[in-house]
Amino acid sequence: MHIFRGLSIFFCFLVTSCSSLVEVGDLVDRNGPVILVAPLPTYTNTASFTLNFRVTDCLSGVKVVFYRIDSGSIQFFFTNNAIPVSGFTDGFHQMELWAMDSNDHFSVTQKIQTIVDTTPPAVEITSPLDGLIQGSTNLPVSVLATDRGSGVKDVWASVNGTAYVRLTGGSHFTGDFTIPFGQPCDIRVYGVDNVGNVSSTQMNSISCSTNIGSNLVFVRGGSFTAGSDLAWLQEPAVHNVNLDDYYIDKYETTFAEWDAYVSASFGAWSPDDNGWGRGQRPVMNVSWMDAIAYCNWKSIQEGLPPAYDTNTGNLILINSGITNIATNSRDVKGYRLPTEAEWEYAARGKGIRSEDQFSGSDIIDTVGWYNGNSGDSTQIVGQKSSNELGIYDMSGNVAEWCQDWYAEYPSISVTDPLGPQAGTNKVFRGGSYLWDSDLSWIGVRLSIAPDSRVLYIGLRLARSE
Ligand SMILES: [Ca+2]
Ligand SMILES: [Ca+2]
Ligand SMILES: [Ca+2]
Repeated sequence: MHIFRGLSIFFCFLVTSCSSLVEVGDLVDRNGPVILVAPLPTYTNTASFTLNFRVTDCLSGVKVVFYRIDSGSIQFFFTNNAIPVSGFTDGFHQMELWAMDSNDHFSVTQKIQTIVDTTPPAVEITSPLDGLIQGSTNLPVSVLATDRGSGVKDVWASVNGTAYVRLTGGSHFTGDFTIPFGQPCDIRVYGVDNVGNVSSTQMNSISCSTNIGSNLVFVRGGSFTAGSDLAWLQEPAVHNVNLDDYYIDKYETTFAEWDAYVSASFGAWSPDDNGWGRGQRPVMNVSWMDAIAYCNWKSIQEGLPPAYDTNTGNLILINSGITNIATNSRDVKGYRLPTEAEWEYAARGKGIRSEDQFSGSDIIDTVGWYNGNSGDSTQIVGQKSSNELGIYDMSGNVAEWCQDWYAEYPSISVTDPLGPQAGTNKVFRGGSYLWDSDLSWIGVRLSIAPDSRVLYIGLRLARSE
């Protein structure tokens, strides 16, 4: 009697099935054990875990506990409160537990279920793929992530080991990174599912090119109307221009490109960046004479005949030494500044835009940096929309040196013009980050002495075939 009461208290302190005082008093055992199993979470992230349970029998005591996994064979053991289970594969599993008391009464069978998910999400970088990225510092990263178990919770990505950034999306996850030009970029991503499984890191390697040759845009020649009849420009000389094919850089020349020249060339002019940073900002504080020295260096780098006599600024007739001045830009093969006509033809999208529009749009904010959106400093090249030819920043950011001496435009039809043979000032075009947007109108022509180094003029390279 004491023993049974003691056992009853021991087994039944948390359950109510032993409340039948009649049964206790009469020592009649009519009921099987009571078995309670701790529930499992909907998803379980391991293949091994423990079933915790409590089994009690008020009178005769628990004799044996049975369990079965996924309709397999029946296992049994003698009383305990935990069953270690292992070897689970991913997927749905059901466990059944029941018990028998010493009088062979069975308990009700308890069923518990869980979905085992030990597999991390599969992640695949869909963009960018291994290879070469040209001409952008903005890198959209896109990842396809799937998880057949608990589902994808997060996808993280990094470029060149900088801090991982959480991508957003449902199954396609995306995020934007700023990347350096001209360097390899390792893109690494991993995924985490809703039970904490972390995928191994997936990596793609890309290289972001700054190769100027690859940034040249081919411009098919043609005829167009150059000049402006806007009264305030005092430039009534609208005239027809015929141009042969040429190439022009889709970007303004950057500090990174110029600094490569400085570090490779003794005595090269190293312009100040005004504290704004260098890299992919357009170079500025370079004179027209500095610009042609850079052009020659670039030509030599790429095995092309230099275009300029850097003492006089004259274009050199190809393969003639420096004595013969070229009278046609087609006779110059190296890198050079675009002629004013070439600049204007490209800025107009091969002539389709009028003089009071911007290169690529009639809305300046779409295509250009000016004093209304620049914060009064240069901006990294290529961030605004390009124009119809895929060329960036022709309106705004830095103004751009052209080949020509300044004079009023001719009023007659001309072919491949090089501008006046002599002059005081060199032309620069396109307006700048520093000025009102009207000065970025395609038709606006400005000029300054060729030795001027100012913080609003840079350059853009051109070449003939
Ligand atoms: Ca019993
Ligand atoms: Ca999973
Ligand atoms: Ca510009």
